[in-house]
Amino acid sequence: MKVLVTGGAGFIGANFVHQTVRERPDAQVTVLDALTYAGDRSSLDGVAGRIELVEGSIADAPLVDRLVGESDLVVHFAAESHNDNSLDDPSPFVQTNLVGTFTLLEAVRRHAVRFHHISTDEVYGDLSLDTPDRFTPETPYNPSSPYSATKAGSDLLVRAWVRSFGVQATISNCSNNYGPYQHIEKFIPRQITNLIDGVRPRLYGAGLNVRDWIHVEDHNSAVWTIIEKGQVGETYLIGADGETSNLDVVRTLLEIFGRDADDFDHVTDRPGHDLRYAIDASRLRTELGWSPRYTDFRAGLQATVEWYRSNDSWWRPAKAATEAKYAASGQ
Ligand code: NAD
Ligand code: TDX
Repeated sequence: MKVLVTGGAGFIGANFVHQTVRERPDAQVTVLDALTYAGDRSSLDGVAGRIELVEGSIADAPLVDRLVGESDLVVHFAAESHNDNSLDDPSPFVQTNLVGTFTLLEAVRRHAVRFHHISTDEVYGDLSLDTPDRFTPETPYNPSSPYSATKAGSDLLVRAWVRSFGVQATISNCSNNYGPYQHIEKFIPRQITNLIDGVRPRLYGAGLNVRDWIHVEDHNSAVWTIIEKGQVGETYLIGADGETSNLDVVRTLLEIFGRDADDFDHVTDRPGHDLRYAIDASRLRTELGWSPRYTDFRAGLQATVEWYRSNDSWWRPAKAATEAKYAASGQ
């Protein structure tokens, strides 16, 4: 089977490629990635001889048409993915997340190729802190940031292409991922690499916001489950019951590093900061029989800390510039 993975040099996509090469020797993987600041060729070093990496944009229609035409399956991870960046400059988010997804959809329509679209729980907006409510596939879309609005728009394009043109697509909306190869602009790797450098973690606002953490390997095993067992045209929510406040994440990291529980700083909050995300993944568990393997969040964090400790050369080159950008906005 020929699999085209968009965004395969980014965090989740690279982990997907490693997992696929490891567990599915029959899969022939091609990665299409623009190698933006978030994409790193070296994230694929371990599988370099086993895959093809094409540097290019998902909004490049002739290139996309050729690559899709040579594939049996497209797994679409490529996106501009960071909320804070979307507040500084939304334009690449519109170009990649909307125009790029549209370009892929037109190509899978022409070539009748199976498509899986990777999306986020952020399309549903946020939940209050004091209810047991969780997102379900029926929750109305209500995105808050330019990032989540463009992801919501891309999901709706996929749904329209399924209904209007019979495109064979599935969609998954996953909660916050953590694990190896995550860019250090994101919350967990930013704090881990700060702690490695002896710098205090930075908590936006009071730190009471809640995210529903899932290990990236569990996200990707769920994606394969949906590709193989999911119903075309359907949306599946992916989550592993990992609700944790940002404050508790920072306290756990401080404990892993043997630092004092209050050894962190509160910094300027994110404008429009979503309060809480929580996923009800019962459809994925009961209908498709999926379950997560990383059920101990502290153990998953500890393993992730070890990965960043052992892979200084992977993240170090981006650290100073990433922190300078945060410092400019008081974060
Ligand atoms: P990332 O920012 O680490 O990686 C994105 C990759 O896409 C990079 O390799 C980048 O070079 C590539 N890319 C960007 N623009 C491109 C373009 N125009 N053409 C081709 N490649 C391009 O992102 P991630 O965290 O790995 O997220 C992957 C997907 O998963 C995204 O669609 C995101 O919305 C979704 N998602 C992420 C999370 C999370 O917690 N990180 C949770 C749920 C869903
Ligand atoms: O330094 C920080 N301090 C802090 O308190 C950073 C970078 C973040 N935060 C907070 C903001 C959020 O409440 O931590 C939480 C997580 O922040 P991010 O890592 O930026 O993730 P989030 O905004 O929740 O979005 C992530 O999950 C959903 C991904 O980046 C998205 O791509 C995905 O769709």
